[in-house]
Amino acid sequence: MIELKDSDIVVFRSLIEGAKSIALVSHTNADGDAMGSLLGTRRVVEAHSKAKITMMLPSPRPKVFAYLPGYDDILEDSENHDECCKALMVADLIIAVDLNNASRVDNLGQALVESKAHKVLIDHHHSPDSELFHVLFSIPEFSSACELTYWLFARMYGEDAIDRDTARCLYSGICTDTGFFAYSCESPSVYEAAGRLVARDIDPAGIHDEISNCFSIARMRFYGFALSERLVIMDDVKAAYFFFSLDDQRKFGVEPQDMEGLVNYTLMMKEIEVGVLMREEPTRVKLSFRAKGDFDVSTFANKLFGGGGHTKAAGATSSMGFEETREFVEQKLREALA
Ligand SMILES: [Mn+2]
Repeated sequence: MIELKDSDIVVFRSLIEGAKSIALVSHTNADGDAMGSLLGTRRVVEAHSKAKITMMLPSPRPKVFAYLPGYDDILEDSENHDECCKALMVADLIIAVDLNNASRVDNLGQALVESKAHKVLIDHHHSPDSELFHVLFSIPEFSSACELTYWLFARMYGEDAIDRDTARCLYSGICTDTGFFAYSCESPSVYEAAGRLVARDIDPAGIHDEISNCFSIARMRFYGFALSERLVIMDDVKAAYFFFSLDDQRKFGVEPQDMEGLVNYTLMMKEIEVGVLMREEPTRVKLSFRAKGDFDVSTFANKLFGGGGHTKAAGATSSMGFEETREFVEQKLREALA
């Protein structure tokens, strides 16, 4: 079992119990782990504190997670920027989940940095900003922020602090960050946490349906187009990538979250070890990286664009043009894999 520090737990507990106003925040383009750890943490904290609690996200909530309890209570910075900033500034405790530094909260970064609140981090990414956060539960060995959240609160308040709705939140995030126990799940602790959450009478098959069997027809058609027209399999190195212009996205009426998961298709080919998805936005290009075998995409994404994430799954933003980004990535893949 990966150790959590008793001294940190004591401090966190007293911060929760003493706070009058608590802000909870997770990363931009929230995934299941961000949503699950945000909503799960809110439920546990709420039960142990009299504070006013505000949950917020830098970008719109992904609709696929609307089944999670508390979904409607999350403020979106894009809609409520002033309210979000105010909640951060007046908070005496800020809890950030599933992120490692202020750049991950986009336009909320300044308020997160400037707020005088005590700042606690619950996360599993590398290189957390230890200047920004006062208490860090930052353990990359955990599969997900949700798994860490589970062990942390079970230790802090006892197993019964995790009720059924909280268990649904945390289980969902463990599933999405491990691709339903396909990767980032080398430690027995992830199965033990999942087992204890399932014991709270959640419906694992129902959660799988909510997350995986939820395609719109437009999204499925787009996948067909992507695989036939927008997948480049590099012939000299073990890499493949998808590329989507703004026009492609408009034509099929798909949103960024509809492309979530598509990058994993690259690794379904036996020969391919590194996969990339490039998606044009009005003023930048977003990139997702995936790898199997020994290749470290977090380092790769960082070297190319200052991105980051995990060794097998990472992201980045390019400020070059779309075509220029594509050529640059191809060239760097060739160099790295030759
Ligand atoms: Mn995560």
